[in-house]
Amino acid sequence: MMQKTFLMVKPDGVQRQLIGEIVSRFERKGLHLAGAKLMTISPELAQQHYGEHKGKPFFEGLVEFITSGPVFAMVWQGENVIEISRQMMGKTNPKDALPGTIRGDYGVIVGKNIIHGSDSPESAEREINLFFNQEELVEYNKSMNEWIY
Ligand code: 3AN
Repeated sequence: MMQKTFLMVKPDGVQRQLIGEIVSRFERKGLHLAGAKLMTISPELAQQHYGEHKGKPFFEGLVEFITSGPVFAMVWQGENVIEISRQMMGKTNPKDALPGTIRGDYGVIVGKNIIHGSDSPESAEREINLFFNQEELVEYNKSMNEWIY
């Protein structure tokens, strides 16, 4: 199933110079970058993005952290990209994330876990629309994928 997902290198990943490493992992997997920008998230956008966590004890800290420095927002396209990218990211808490995953290889604590990725087709659509306009995204057609599929 051809899908798009929203992935984001969080402020800790940007400060640790991991953008290239992370982009490289998804490229080598065979996924396609359909949009990307380095940006700073406003408190309003952060509250919308993390709306489902409102009221949880870590919500304020999460908003503060995600707005604390630049993030690298991306849209990736590919067959089953939502599930595949979640597997490549590893478990939410880096202590449970396996070696070989992004959080397993680079993270230590749950508050600073390097990367965000949509967890369902519904959240992917919501998050892509929250961060990107249609003009900022490209479409890949089948002929551009002949070495992958
Ligand atoms: P994921 O990012 O793996 O989808 P979510 O959506 O459950 O995980 O959580 C969103 C973000 O909230 C996480 N990336 C993490 O930074 C933060 N978070 C989740 N649980 C906790 C927690 N118990 N303490 C602090 N931060 C948390």
